[in-house]
Amino acid sequence: MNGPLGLPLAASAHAGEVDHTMVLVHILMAVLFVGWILFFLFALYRFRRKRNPVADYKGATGHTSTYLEIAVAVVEAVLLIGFSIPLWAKRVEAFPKESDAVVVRVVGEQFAWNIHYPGPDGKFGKTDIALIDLQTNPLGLDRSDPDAKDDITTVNQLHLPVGKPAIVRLSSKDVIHSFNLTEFRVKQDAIPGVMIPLWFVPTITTEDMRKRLGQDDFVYEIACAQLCGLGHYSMRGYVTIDTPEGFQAWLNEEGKKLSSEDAAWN
Ligand SMILES: [Cu+2]
Repeated sequence: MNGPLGLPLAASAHAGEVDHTMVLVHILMAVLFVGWILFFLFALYRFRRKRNPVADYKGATGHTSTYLEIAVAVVEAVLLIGFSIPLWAKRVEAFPKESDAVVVRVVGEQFAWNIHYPGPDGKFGKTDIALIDLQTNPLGLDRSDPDAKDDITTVNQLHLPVGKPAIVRLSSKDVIHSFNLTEFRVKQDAIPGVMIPLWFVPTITTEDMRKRLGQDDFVYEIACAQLCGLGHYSMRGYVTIDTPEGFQAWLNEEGKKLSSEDAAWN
């Protein structure tokens, strides 16, 4: 936990900006909260029955409340136009080049996260609903497609290298899920029939995070943040942030598994 809001330790490049904006919004809300409570107490006292036995149909005639409302609206506009919109624009418009990033598909289903890497050729293979098999091929990947031969798939295991932009192409097979990575300040709904891209740059490896937190068993989690059915509580994936070498080693290992599986099938 860190910062005034006690958020999980931030582990992505844009997390600081998100946290900063959240702190500002909380300050405004705290001021409004205290202001409203004080006004409530003032109204209770000022308009007590003893002093005002008969209702006054004119009501308040001063302009103080108007000025206060304008001031609150101006502060809200500054928060929205000055902070939130630029921050959001960067998340949805300023995508890094795919050649400079790790591109991965993430497909939510009741109740798991399917992860799909394009493999060494950098091309995602075709997928087909007809090929979906929950046990052996949850993504419906068509291995007869040349682009699909080297594709790597996992369930609930997302690996990414530290310091490199990650582009996630997010979708869902069944209902609306929400892809939530708290430490990376990423949260995006996964919607069936729609591919929504998102991106972030992880800045702390799993190993370093364990040291910082003093927790040897710490893992980054993918939480589903949308109540998506009876097993929603169990819809939890894991993110491992590796060094670039570690990430490559993991990819190689997964690739090897793939070729040994291939050999077993043929
Ligand atoms: Cu879900």
